[in-house]
Amino acid sequence: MSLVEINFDGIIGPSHNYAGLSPGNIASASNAGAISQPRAAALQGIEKMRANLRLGLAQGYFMPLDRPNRQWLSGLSTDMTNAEPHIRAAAFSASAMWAANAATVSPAPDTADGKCHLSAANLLTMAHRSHEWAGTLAQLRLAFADERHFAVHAPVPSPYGDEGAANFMRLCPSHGEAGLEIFVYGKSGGPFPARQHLEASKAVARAHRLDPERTLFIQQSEIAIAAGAFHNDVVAVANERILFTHEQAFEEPEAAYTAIRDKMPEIEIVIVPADRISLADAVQSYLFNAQLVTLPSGEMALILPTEAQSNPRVWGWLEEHIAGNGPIRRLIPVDVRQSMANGGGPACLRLRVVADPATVDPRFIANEAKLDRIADVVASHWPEAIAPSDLGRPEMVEQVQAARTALLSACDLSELV
Ligand code: SUG
Repeated sequence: MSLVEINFDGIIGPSHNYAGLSPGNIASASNAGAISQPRAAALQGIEKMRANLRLGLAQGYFMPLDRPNRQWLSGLSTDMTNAEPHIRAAAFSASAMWAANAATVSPAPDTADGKCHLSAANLLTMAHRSHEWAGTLAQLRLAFADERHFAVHAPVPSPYGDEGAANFMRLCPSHGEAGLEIFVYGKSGGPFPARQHLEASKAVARAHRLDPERTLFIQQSEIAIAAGAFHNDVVAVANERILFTHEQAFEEPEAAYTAIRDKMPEIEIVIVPADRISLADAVQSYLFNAQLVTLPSGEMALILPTEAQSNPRVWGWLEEHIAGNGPIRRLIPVDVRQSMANGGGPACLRLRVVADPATVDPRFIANEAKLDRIADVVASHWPEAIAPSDLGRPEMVEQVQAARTALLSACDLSELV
């Protein structure tokens, strides 16, 4: 059995829009009310997947969820016609595209029973995300149905907010070997909410049957959250032996580095100093919301948003890193601007699962032909644009639902309806 890292991208749903639903997420707040382009957005996401396939990486995807979520509206005793605008927008959000928030994943080598464990995230801090978990859980149960290899868990109960892999990092000698799992939690108190609760992280670690000797709980820095790093993956990213982090990502950075090195002495920590790249630049450019991947050659590449390339301080630092023979050997900018305008970079759009691809339901595994088929459905069914006033229009609701139904059918996943 060969364990590899598979990146499952959330296909950007036909209801993608800018409703300013996430306080603390600067891009979402500053683009509130803008006109979105769902078709272009989804095609950008598909191009990112194609580029990753061409790099020789294993790629999967998740379907968009059924939006508007009528069940959730009905639980609130309303519907799309009568709901107040903020509730209507929350029901209509395509936020499940950010698959890094779908679940926390502990690969088989890290768990006591030798299975890969996945826990759907409750995402309860933001109303529009709090109703994602049911659709996500159904999808995880289908994709990872093989109980010899996977254990899929329901979310941690309230009041403990869990944001999934966006607040989680794994360091390991290589993907298929036992690693160190790091849960990064926040403490509320600043101007913006901390979304990941320590109790949720601990509960997930217990459910996944992790070895306490190879598990760490580290506090996210309050100034990073206040600067707009609503998830840890906006200021740090890990892959194999490398931790790439902003100097101000953790509340007590030196203690965090020491704890990590104690447990895995071979780790290399690449720290970006604040006097070279401020938190504001890190948040604006999404430098750290990159996919740090191991290429088939063994080299590490950073798949990062084009916004990082356009920021001279960020790009200058990266070029120095490459010239100085740092562990990141290649920089690969990708255009995911539509998602970025809602605060979702390349890393937000994917969930990493280390597994043997042969044990995953093949309907969720990508290849060029399937991506062609998906792109065709997107090109013919996804709305070209959505303005805030469109959210309540019955024709828009119909188009969005029909678009998803067409995609499910093209991917032979109609049972997810
Ligand atoms: O939860 N944006 C998402 C972005 C998630 C990014 N994910 C990671 N960092 N892993 C969020 O804030 C904006 C939706 C809107 O405003 O319409 C939104 O939900």
